[in-house]
Amino acid sequence: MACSKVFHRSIVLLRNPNTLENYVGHRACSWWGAVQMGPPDVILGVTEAFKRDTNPKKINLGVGAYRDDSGKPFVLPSVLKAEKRIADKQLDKEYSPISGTAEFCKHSILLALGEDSAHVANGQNATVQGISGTGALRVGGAFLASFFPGPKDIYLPTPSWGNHNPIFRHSGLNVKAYRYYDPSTCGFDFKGALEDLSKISERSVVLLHACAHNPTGVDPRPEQWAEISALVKKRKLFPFFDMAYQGFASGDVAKDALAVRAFLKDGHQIALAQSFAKNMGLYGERAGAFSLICTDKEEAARTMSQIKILIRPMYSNPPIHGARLVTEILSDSNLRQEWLKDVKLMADRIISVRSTLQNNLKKLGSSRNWQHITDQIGMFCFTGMNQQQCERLTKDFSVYLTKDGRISMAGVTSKNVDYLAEAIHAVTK
Ligand code: KET
Repeated sequence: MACSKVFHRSIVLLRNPNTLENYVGHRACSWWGAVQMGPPDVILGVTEAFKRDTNPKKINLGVGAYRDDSGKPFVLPSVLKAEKRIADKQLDKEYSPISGTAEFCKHSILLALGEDSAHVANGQNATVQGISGTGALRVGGAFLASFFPGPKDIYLPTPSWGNHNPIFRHSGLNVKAYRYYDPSTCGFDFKGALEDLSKISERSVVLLHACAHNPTGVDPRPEQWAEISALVKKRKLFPFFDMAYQGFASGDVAKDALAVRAFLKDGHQIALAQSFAKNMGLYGERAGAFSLICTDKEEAARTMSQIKILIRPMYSNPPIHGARLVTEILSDSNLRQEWLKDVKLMADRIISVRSTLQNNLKKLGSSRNWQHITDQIGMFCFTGMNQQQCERLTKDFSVYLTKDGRISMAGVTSKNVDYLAEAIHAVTK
């Protein structure tokens, strides 16, 4: 076979390790013979493993995707209605503008800042559609890497969403950390966070989870946000908010925007990444937004022009369908009300299943303190289980979760909560 000849040649060439040909033909007789197998994604890889499991009792608590009480993916009734209306309009499939449609951008930023936002009324926001929250963060990372006038350092809470670090490294920023979570209390390490933020070199970027912190489910209280805001100002830090769960923390989209709005009131300029994956259940539609809040309209226009220049070679322009759904829902007051009810329904189901899981663990006689299951908010519970316990849950009980002990409460239902409690109790005894 020709391949074996190439292989022999490559063995000869291996003696000269600096040649490109060294890689050609080595191992698989291919250009890519030297490419190593990479690890599965820490979050999305869990779903892949779950799908391979044949145990009928299996539960996927890995990815943060809402399920109804039968464990099925949930398409929001308001989204179904919007979908029908859009289909009836028989719209074209032309390219979107680089920044997404102006209507989508306006409704997105108003949802975050409030309908009465003076910043939006004054045209101070440079808002573009992102490819969901991830894409919005990546565009923000690209903009900061090109234009941020301070050190190109971004500080993430410890722990943070697993994709933050790679997104910002890939953007060309230096990723650093500040304390956030206290494992001894399963709560917010307010003192540690303030101490670390007060030592960060001035003019750095600090990433803040706007609400429903992922993975811990632990948010600062309003008065703690006020102190953080004052410190961020004093230390001349630039706040970049990731708001992937607006509505999921409390069931109320305005309440969940408290931190973002408070920072603006305090006079910060902010960056903001929004996602409609969770609160509209548009996971695969990839609808989100990135905004910079600028000092005036003219500055917003300048920054916007540069954001568009960064987007164009990355993906040219964003997908249209999800953005149309978001626009349809947010622009129609009746449909918007229906959507707000859908959001509350999802948030409430998660809150109720938290109590059930906690009670079940108590009933089973667990000697552990599971108070944090109901104290934590949003989609996740950071259980405090260690890697070994997580691995046992998966191996012995087909309960899939990330190795840091995070469980997506959205995957817990009235049908699987008993089995889940038994499994957790068994591995934490
Ligand atoms: N920010 C945070 C904090 C976040 O948890 C996610 C998704 C995103 C942004 C991005 O979501 P997008 O689908 O791009 O709009 N988190 C869940 C899904 C994932 O990891 O991709 C998760 O943590 O399970």
